[in-house]
Amino acid sequence: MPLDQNRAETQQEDRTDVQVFHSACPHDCPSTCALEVERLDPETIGRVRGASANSYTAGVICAKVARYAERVHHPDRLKKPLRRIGAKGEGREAFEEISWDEALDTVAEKLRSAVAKFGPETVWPYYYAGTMGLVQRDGINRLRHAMGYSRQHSTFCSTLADAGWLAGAGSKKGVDAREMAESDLIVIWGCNPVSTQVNVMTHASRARKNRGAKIVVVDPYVTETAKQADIHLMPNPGTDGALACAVMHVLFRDGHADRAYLEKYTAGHAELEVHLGAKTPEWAEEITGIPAAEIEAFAALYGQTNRSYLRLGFGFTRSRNGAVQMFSASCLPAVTGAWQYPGGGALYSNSGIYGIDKTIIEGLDRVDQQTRILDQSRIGPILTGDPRDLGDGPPVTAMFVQNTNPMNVAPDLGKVREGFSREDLFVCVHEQFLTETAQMADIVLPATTFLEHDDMYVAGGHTHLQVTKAVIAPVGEARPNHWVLGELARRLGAEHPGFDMSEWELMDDALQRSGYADAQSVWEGHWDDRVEGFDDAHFLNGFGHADGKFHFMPDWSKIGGNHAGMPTLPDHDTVIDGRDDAHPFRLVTAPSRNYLNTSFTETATSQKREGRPEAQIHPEVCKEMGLETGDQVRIGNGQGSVVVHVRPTEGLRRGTVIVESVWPNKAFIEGIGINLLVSAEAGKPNGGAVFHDTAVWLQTA
Ligand SMILES: Nc1nc2c(c(=O)[nH]1)N[C@H]1C(S)=C(S)[C@@H](COP(=O)(O)OP(=O)(O)OC[C@H]3O[C@@H](n4cnc5c(=O)[nH]c(N)nc54)[C@H](O)[C@@H]3O)O[C@H]1N2
Ligand SMILES: Nc1nc2c(c(=O)[nH]1)N[C@H]1C(S)=C(S)[C@@H](COP(=O)(O)OP(=O)(O)OC[C@H]3O[C@@H](n4cnc5c(=O)[nH]c(N)nc54)[C@H](O)[C@@H]3O)O[C@H]1N2
Ligand code: SF4
Ligand SMILES: [Mo]
Repeated sequence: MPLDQNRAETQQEDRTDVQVFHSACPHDCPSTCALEVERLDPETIGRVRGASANSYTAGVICAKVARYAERVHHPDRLKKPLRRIGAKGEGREAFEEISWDEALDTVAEKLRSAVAKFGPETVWPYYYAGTMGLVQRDGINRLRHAMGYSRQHSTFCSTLADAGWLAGAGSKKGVDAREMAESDLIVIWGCNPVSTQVNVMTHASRARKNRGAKIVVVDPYVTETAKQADIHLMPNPGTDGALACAVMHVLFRDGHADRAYLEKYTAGHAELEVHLGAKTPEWAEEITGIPAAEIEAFAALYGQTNRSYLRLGFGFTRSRNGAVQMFSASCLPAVTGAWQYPGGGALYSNSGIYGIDKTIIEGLDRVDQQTRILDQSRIGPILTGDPRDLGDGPPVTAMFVQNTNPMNVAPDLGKVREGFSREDLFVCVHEQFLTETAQMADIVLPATTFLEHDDMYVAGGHTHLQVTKAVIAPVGEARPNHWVLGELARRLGAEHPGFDMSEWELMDDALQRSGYADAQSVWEGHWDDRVEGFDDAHFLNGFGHADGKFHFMPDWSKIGGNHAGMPTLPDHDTVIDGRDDAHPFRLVTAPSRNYLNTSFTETATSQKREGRPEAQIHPEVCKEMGLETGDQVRIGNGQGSVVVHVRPTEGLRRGTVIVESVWPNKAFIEGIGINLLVSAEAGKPNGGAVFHDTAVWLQTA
């Protein structure tokens, strides 16, 4: 069992000569695990375990972080600043080592000269969540705002999911994940927690063990999570809106709608009931591919179970209709009134409960609303000069990148590569490893890991705030993001009090503004659990909208400008990249278990466990195409084509193809990765990358 494997890897016989330090996992994962880190000496860590005293982590972490020593002490860690002397993208040989002063002076001088030519908006400080620490991740915005550089709409991950959840519920919170232990039915919808947030399985397993709870998984393929489910519903990608509507049709039809709850807590339920009249399981079968009888059976189970818990993930929102998909699924507990019961309701994310004031961390007091905003996911079109993004503003001619690897993870990878190859583009990348993005840089700066700097963390999957201190000395000459930003600010003349504060002072400031204890107190207690009381977490004191109701008829215009044509009620929104004769398959690029985005693609154990990029294809399709295990297949669409090895698998529908991600480009047979095929089109209504929404053709390669 996967869980046992994880548990085994986090247990080791006690050693008496090592010290154990509290920490928190900084990676971009909803679990934000509380950690215990062995320190063998002031420069070396040993094993990493999940904190058993933390009631969410409960002693369980994923295998890749349990062996974090392999990543921190990896021989390929960047230890010195580098200057490129060879061609872009040519690897380590194309760089020479330089001093920090020389590197920082060069970056400052390049940014200044770009601004002199094109104005401050020509500089794009580009970042994402390689670390989730509030100081080290978000501090880059202080430099941005102080200098008037281009702003960023960060859309890789949660924009579509947020839009869909907020449409109905109105605030980004839900029922505590630990309450799953009190549920009788847990629906894991559009997420794959065995791979992507292992602790969900800890709490779901408790419910199964203690109460005989049923676990349902909704996913287009048989994931490791689906293998553990009692029921697996397997929709065509991008069709969950239809599934949700058909389930609600049955709930109303068979008397499982809680009329008193609907009246008291929801708006638009009369319109909803009329609207659902035609949304039968047979209608949904046509769209989702799930047999109507399976939809009926699931709806009956859901309708008859008060303590039903929806764990809604990101996966099913990475689609042009992703917000509508999330919104439609989130309507279910508002129809049955499951929110009223212990272990009942839903959770997408609890990150909205913390309310941490990041004014100084991010320099929010210096935001100029006139400064343009660039969409992170449209980096390809932007760097290749798309007028839809640049308007009459300047081209991007200088970038400073922290905590992200867009040369692998961003959509429309062909354009990303073309953009980074521009000779007139200056790029500085601050990284732990010489990623494929760093290889396109002119200056590369070595970054510390979370074990080498101080920071604080909130979570989406749980409700603890955690404060951490460096456990070991920086590896080589690696420096924290905060230090680098301060050095650049000094050289650029950026003025803001935040640059003169330490990480610790920034944390104290933010915590004090937000009504928390000081950083030292939180650190001493390891975490501060901000869990809300039952009535608040279950929205029994009202949902997040001004009228306190759950909205079945959302006002999409309040969430984003690109709302024209969005359905007014939960529905199947057909804006997806649908199949046609030329593109008969739908591609899903779900995350792989031993990588975390592209982090850990550098560690030997993860590489060994993952093997190589593979296309999971239905055996009948393989047979028709004459493809066998290990053959090569070309997958393509209008943006290009990618060649990978084939893995025939029963665990998906004929029309679905899965390529787990995110691999470096060099792992693919022709040297370009799967995101070549993913569109940079922004999801509705507020943007968001559409990683799992791609119609493709297959050819024998
Ligand atoms: N095909 C496909 N593509 C996807 C996805 C998918 O499912 N399929 N998922 C998408 C999603 S959800 C996301 S969030 C993105 C994420 O994509 P990325 O943002 O690229 O993800 P990470 O691998 O988490 O982190 C990037 C880098 O941050 C660096 N880093 C970590 N900590 C620090 C630090 O303290 N300082 C500095 N300077 N660097 C640091 C790491 O070394 C790592 O190389 O990928 C997206 N791309
Ligand atoms: N091991 C590992 N853990 C990770 C990551 C990783 O790369 N590897 N990435 C981290 C990050 S940045 C994030 S945001 C989270 C994301 O974690 P999740 O919330 O789990 O989201 P995804 O991993 O994008 O997708 C989860 C599942 O959604 C399914 N899916 C795709 N399209 C649809 C659809 O239309 N309908 C339905 N019902 N399901 C669909 C996919 O097949 C996949 O199994 O995980 C984090 N944890
Ligand atoms: S990657 Fe996720 S599951 Fe693994 S230790 Fe970090 S927070 Fe926990
Ligand atoms: Mo993400």
